[in-house]
Amino acid sequence: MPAPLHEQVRAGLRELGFDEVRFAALPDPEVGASLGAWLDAGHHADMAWMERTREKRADPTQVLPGARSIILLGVNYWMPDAPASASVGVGAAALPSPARPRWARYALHADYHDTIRAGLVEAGRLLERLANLGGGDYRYYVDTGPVLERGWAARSGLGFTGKNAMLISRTHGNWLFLASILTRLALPADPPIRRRPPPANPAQSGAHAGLLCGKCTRCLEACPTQAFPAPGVVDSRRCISYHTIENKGIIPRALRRGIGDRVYGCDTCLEVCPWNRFAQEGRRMLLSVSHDLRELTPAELLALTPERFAAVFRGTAVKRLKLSGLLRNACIVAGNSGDCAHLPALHALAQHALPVVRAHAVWAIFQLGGGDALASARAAETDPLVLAEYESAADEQPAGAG
Ligand code: B12
Repeated sequence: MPAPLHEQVRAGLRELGFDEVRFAALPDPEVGASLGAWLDAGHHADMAWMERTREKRADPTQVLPGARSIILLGVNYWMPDAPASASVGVGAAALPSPARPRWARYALHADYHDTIRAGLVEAGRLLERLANLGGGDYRYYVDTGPVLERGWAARSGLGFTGKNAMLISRTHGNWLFLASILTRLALPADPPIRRRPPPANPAQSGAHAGLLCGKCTRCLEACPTQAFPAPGVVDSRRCISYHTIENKGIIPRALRRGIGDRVYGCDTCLEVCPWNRFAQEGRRMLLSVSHDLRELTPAELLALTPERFAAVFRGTAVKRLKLSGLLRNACIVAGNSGDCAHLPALHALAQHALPVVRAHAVWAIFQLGGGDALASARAAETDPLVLAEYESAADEQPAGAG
């Protein structure tokens, strides 16, 4: 006897490379109940697209009318730490210094929006074949769709929501990409890990966080910029991930030292989570990697040209940040490094065509104690954002001083 349809779907999706495949029933108003409070508190910073899609995000049946199920997919992206090896060859040879900027682990793979999307296209074909669906009977998303991927994944038992707001899996830890398929097919819902009594106020931000965290608060304490106003609640305005990836403008001065050596994204609240002890390298069927960004030195980053940026970051999520964003972040990392060898490169960037790069280069130069040499650049400066950096630099102590 053939397996029931939903088990054929699950097996087919696993064969396509999805490590976790779970189902949840639609609608379920509890999943989106606290989104409004999060948005109303301004925790989405300048991500206006979240505000614009507020109703759809809270209710998937507004995204696909008649949707009866949501399929939650997880892709394990854990990779062991980099071996010490040669430079990736973006110009300069790797410096002997062990100092390398830190990248969010997800960025070390080819852009997951592309690789997982390719798997989702196949997933759609599978649904059409197995369940006789038409193209209008399902919609798939990875990251960019108006779907609360973490809440639905928790609902389906794929994991639980940690105090760090992450969907944490008992078998993969924090290192899972999530994707979803809304469908008009009625699939039997998988049970959540454990149902606890509904929170007293499900509309309160973070109401569902911490199911299997116990008393642990490592993630909340480890955040370098205190971005958690409450367990399970991230205030993007203070989050390094937001500022180094989503914010395309000036990064608030008060947060720059906390950024430390993080050049793209931040995994600190993930890294410290004890559930990661179960993480293992996966099948990597929906992942690929071209070269190891972890070998890039700050000097190599500060010297990136448009051509090298395109060559090194082609196919990675970092390309979305654009060269100017990466140079901005690299200036902060250099400013935090205490290494005056970066001053010549920073002085060159203090003359960059874009004010956002000049502003952060000026900050970094002052951090490294090289501000006196900026007199002529300052005299020629006309942009108010960059001038504000010069003015505030005098009020701030360099990193490590005092
Ligand atoms: C906006 C966004 C951000 C913003 C805001 C982060 C945030 N905490 O919301 C910023 C830029 C800061 C960000 C950072 C990161 N992000 Co992000 N981000 C998103 C995005 C696009 C939307 C998230 C969202 O809706 N936030 C609003 C808050 C309120 O929603 P929420 O936390 O999901 O919780 C809501 C519901 O899900 C529900 N809920 C949550 N848990 C539960 C449990 C139950 C039982 C129930 C009933 C309901 C429920 O309650 C809330 C509202 O009702 C998602 C993709 C997506 N479409 O979902 C990726 C996503 C959450 N990000 C992801 C990643 C990897 C990251 C980073 C690790 C990247 C990095 N290394 O720098 C950091 C982690 C920061 C953190 N600790 O959250 C992954 C997370 C994977 C996972 N295993 O959890 C996602 C799912 C992308 C993906 N497709 O893989 N991100």
